[in-house]
This record gives sequence, structure tokens and C-alpha cells, in this order.
Amino acid sequence: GSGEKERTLGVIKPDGFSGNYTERIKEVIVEYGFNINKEMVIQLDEELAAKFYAEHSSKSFFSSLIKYMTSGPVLVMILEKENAVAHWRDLIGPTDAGKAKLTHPQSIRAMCGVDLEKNCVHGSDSHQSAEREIAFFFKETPSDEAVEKHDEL
Ligand code: DGI
Repeated sequence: GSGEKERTLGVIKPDGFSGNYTERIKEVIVEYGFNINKEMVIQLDEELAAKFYAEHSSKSFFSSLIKYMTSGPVLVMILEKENAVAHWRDLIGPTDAGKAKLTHPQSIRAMCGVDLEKNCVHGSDSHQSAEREIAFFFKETPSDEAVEKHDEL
């Protein structure tokens, strides 16, 4: 197509990263025509994880989600292609990785996720949240440096 490129935020969560799924996931990303503009490995602390998932702060699963997201390093990526937000959501599959194995066996969550919480990867759910989440992790200055608080490991 001739449409404009769009960016989205992709995250390989602690189980995916420590489970050595990173290379396979990156192969899929490249196969499907995404460009990985930037990437960074970071260990989230509770404060950052809670900010990232602020919309879920009142949910019963929130503390468990924060514990999971801080259990090891994550790989954060800016993914670019036409229609990147929707396409990445399609590729990762449904939130519940257990269900994904049944209904979307080709999806990334089916490949490396476990259940409704440990679902291996994140994808922004809209163009607006993609830009907000990219700004959350990456300081976009001419020097393109990651923000100080998110030092690379
Ligand atoms: O955008 P998604 O990651 O697909 O899903 P979401 O924004 O609704 O939820 C964010 C994350 O929170 C999700 O990836 C896993 C976790 N989560 C969502 N719903 C539940 C949940 N974790 C538990 N334990 N129980 C839930 O109902």
C-alpha cells in the first residue's frame, strides 16, 4: 500500500524475555514487515510498572500484574509499518494466552504465553496509547537517548 507508516509499542514481557523467545518473536516481527526503530532492555521497578498500567490500578489483579511485570527484564521496542497498531495486536493475539492457543494458534501469545496474566507480550491498543507509551519509555530528542531512569541493562 501507499499509506503512511504508523508506530506502536511492543514489549516482550519477563516470561518471554527470560524464556528465550526474543529471537523467534523478532523473526516474526521482521517477517511481517515491521521495522524495529528502537529497542531497549529494562528492568521495571514497581513505580514504573504501576504507571505503565495505571488504567488497571483499581482492578483485583493489579498487584499480581505489577509483580509479574517486575519479575525480570523486559524488551521494549518501537515497531513501525503501515497500520502498525492494529497489525501488531493481530499478531500478538488475544489477552488470554490460554485461549489464544485454541483460537489463534499462530499468534505470538499462543507461541509463548501461559495464561490471562502471563501473556508474553504487550501491544498498544490504539494510535493514541501507542504514542503515549512510546513517550513513556523513550525520550525523543535529537540525540535519541532513552530517558535516564530507563538505563539499558
Ligand atoms: O491490552 P492487553 O494486554 O491485551 O490487555 P489489558 O490491557 O486488558 O490488560 C493488561 C494486562 O493485564 C494483560 O496483558 C494481562 C493483565 N490482565 C488483564 N486482565 C487480567 C489480567 N491479569 C489477570 N490476572 N486477570 C485478568 O483478568
